[in-house]
Amino acid sequence: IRDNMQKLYEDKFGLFVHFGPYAQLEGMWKGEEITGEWIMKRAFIPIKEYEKEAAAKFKPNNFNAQEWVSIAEDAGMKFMVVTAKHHDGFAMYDSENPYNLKDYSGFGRDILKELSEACEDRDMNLGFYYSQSQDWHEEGAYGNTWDFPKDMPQEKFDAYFNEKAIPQVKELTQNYGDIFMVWFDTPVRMLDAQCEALMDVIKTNQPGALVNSRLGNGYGHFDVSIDNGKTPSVSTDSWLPDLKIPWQTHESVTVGGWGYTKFGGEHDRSAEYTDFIYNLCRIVGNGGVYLLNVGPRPDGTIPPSQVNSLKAIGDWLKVNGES
Ligand code: FUL
Repeated sequence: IRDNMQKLYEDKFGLFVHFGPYAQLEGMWKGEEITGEWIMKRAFIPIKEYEKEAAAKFKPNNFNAQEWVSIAEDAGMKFMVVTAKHHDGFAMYDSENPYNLKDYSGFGRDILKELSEACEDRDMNLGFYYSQSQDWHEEGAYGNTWDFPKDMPQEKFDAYFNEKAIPQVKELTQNYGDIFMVWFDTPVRMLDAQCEALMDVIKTNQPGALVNSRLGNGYGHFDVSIDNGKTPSVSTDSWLPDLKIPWQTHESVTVGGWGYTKFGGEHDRSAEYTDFIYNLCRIVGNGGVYLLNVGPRPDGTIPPSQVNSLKAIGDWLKVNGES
């Protein structure tokens, strides 16, 4: 773990990818523009409809793992963190839980497996984002108040946590080679014992993997500030007190959310790449790590405008990165 912490500290700059069935909706629901990966919650889409209109149609046939790795490399990034399950509850890999990308639409491929192999070949470190608490597909998990009653007892949350979150984090840490990082998010309802249980799974299966502080309750190895933060937020006590621990923050080249939208998707913030360079300098200058996000299209490709933003940063880094 110390090696990876050192690596994170040296690498400083990684690719974040928000990819899931929300991309299939392209930011549109019933003729209205509703941005990003929160579309299910923002439009209160019932589970059955989301399953039918988003998940069951989702077949990213043009996904190419080598291409994603090249895009990160060309931007000067040494690691990437990809959504393995976001708040919509859909697993983006071959999970025992049937609500997953390989099985649910009949797509038949495990894109995280393909990505893990490509990353291994190319010396790119791979991390997984996993929404451990918020899961709008499951009764008992936090977040879906339109299909389920608002006040769910803790036992229901515990059941979801034990039956879905723990087994899925086990799968992700057992079946995909070396994992650099596990990036948790929105830790509402998490008990200390549950944070501890996830830490134990990771420690057992991936002793080198770094865990972010959004696991909850002060757990994790490094501090993740607010979305789009520019300087450190309140620092958590370090689990590795003898090491200098970086903080990390993240923003997106997409507009209005982290996932793909039709209306933002082709334009994004490509003209603003100088902002990203500026943020990169400011964050790294403050001892931070910068994760910059892309939102691939439903076919699995990253839109050229997003790629161009990243490429511009990579070109700038080639000239100025070492100085
Ligand atoms: C947030 C999430 O709710 C967003 O959807 C996104 O994943 C961002 C990076 O973290 O808190």
